[in-house]
Amino acid sequence: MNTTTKTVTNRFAAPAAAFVAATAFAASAASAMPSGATSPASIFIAEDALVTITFDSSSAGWSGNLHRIEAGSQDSLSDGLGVALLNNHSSSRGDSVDLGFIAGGTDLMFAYDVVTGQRNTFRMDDESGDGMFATAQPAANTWTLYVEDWINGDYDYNDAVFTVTASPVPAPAALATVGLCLVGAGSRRRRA
Ligand SMILES: [Ca+2]
Repeated sequence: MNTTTKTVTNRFAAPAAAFVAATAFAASAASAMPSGATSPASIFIAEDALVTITFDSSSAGWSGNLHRIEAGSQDSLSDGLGVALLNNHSSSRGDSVDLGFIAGGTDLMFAYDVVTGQRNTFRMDDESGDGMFATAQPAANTWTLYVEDWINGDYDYNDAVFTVTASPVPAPAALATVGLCLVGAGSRRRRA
């Protein structure tokens, strides 16, 4: 009698464990895309603005550089990439780069250049790369940019995470700000 009871218990335990494993897998699959994010990514600067990008985090073993794709750059892998803005390994949380004045109506585009591991260059303006980026927009002028660095990989979009912040300004004011900065810089240099 006791033996039968134990056997029944063990037979029940196996499916239960399998159920837990299946549930964990389902939960893992469902949580791959960060909450609130969608892909392809979209960062549309509606109004003239001063824009900043900040490094948030990385969960990637591979190293990658983030570049901004300037208007007019060539639409082919590794062409038209300017200076690397931030790196998912060497940048620290909170490091930011000022992208300067961005005209209203601009689709802000970035490229992510994976320089170790499965090396590749992904561009938001290239249909072969746009699925490697996802965005969320937690506020009117704030976007979270998520990067996936592994083609046919896990698509958890946490290999490099950045925040893009736009501070809308009328174009003349933006120019005046730049002018004041230049005057200020000149004054400091003269005093030094
Ligand atoms: Ca990944």
